[in-house]
Amino acid sequence: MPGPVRSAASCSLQRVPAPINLRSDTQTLPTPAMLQAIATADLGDDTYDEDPTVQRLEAMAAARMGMAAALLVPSGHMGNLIALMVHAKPGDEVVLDRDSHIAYYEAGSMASLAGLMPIPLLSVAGRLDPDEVAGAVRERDLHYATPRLLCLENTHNRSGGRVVPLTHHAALCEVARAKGLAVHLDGARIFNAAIAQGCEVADYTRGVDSVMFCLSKGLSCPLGSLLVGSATFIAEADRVRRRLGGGMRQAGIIAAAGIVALDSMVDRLAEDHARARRLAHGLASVDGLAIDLEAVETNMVMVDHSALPWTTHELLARWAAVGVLGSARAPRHIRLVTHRHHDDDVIDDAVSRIAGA
Ligand code: TLP
Repeated sequence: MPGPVRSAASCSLQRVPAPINLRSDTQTLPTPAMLQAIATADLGDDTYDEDPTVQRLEAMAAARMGMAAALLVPSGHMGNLIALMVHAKPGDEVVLDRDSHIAYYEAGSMASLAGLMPIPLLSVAGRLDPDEVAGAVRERDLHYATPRLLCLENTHNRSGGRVVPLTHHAALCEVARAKGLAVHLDGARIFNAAIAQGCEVADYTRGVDSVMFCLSKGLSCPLGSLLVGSATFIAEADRVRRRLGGGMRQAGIIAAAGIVALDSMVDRLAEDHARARRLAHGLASVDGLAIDLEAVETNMVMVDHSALPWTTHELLARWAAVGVLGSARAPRHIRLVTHRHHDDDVIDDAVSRIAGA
């Protein structure tokens, strides 16, 4: 009798070492302390404002950002979308980076759901030029859409986790003020930015009207983001969250992990930054790969593979075959992101696997 059929895929899978997952810090799993906090959290119906754990997290988040109030939302995307919808109304203009997460990755929701007109600008290393921002804002005129909002992003994802320095950030906020625009900061990784700058997150929020930050990235929570701003902004944000179907019930199970994250997971992000530098230095000596070491400021490494004969997706498949997972930034780059599941040995292992791919 023939034995059980084994597919070619399952045979080759057995030869692949356990993958080193460098696709994103969104891949992090909750810590044991988070799971414990989730299991023992005080819960209530947050739609009735009766979840004490959500309220505690929102108060902590507001205090940490130096702002008046905060709102727990399921995702960073929803937090950004709510901010857009509170700051601006359909037909209004939003000045933002063409490569920002809001413009590039949020499935066109700023147009399809918020009804906003993007005024996309190019940034360099994640930095918009304050003069270009000023120039993009037209005077108020009956014939024009109304310019309403400037969106910033820090750290800047598509440039490879680049940090917009505080002085530059402040200059952009000042231009927005002078032009009568509100400022929303997509701070999905704002703690990474503050650590890299050696400042407090509140230094970055001083000039902005709202900030969104994610619990679910390097901070390791399974989900959840916070939208933070003034009390009136957050009251309206609460209504818009509801409009989008984002009202939650016993959301304390999310908030419990978030409290652990804010209490104990922020400072360790510096380790992820050190490992990104270690990874970058290791990969810089691999034939065919080019890395701008100066550009490795936080937990991301952009690997330029243009000297190799493969497309980004072909190269990613070769790396996957030796057990290294990254993200495509086609046509020339692969993005690798470090997080708490990687220690120095894992990073060194990733470098040698890639060198042999
Ligand atoms: N970024 C993800 C992907 O969507 C690209 C990643 O792997 O980096 N703002 C920024 C700056 C982000 O990087 C992300 C997620 C979001 C917003 C959206 O957060 P979620 O995924 O919670 O909706």
